[in-house]
Amino acid sequence: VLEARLKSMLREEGYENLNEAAPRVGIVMGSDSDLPVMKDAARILNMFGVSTEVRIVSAHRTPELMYSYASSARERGIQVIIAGAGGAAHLPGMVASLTPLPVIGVPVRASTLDGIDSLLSIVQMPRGVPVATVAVNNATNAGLLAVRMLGVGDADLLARMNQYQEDTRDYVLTKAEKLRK
Ligand code: RP5
Repeated sequence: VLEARLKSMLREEGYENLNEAAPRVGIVMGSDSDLPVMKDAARILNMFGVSTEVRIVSAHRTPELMYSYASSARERGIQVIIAGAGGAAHLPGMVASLTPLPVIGVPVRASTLDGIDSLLSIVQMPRGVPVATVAVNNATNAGLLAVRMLGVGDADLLARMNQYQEDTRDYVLTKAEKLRK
């Protein structure tokens, strides 16, 4: 039921083209309430043509699913995992403890504490179990970081990242130029 709800939410957001065949990136989140934030990672990966799967996996509500997802991700061909959660946000760290793959954590701002709780829960990992934590609600950067990680072994992807950076620079310079006039 959750999967169907997730798919229909993604469709409403305009992501019906999400390329899920042989996914290289797995995006997981603790709840469908995280989707409005986490969809930005899916949008970036889609834009770069990286096949991606999106799943709801909760460290607290579905611990068995979290275990099987994280421990089987590598053998299923996933190369990077992006995990987002809010509040007592244990999902990214727990996933990182169960897989040798790089895990990018997205602290999602929940209804209280302005996301500080999520940020600290994700960033304060014990030595030995790294999670690359992006800024609160910044799933865009999680998507971009995943592209850069994959780009290390994928020259096409790295060239596209280069182009993205040039486009971003040109956009800012054009805006600055307009302001000066
Ligand atoms: C976390 O609790 C989720 O990642 C979400 O950010 C937060 C609230 O979840 P819901 O109560 O909205 O399902 O596990």
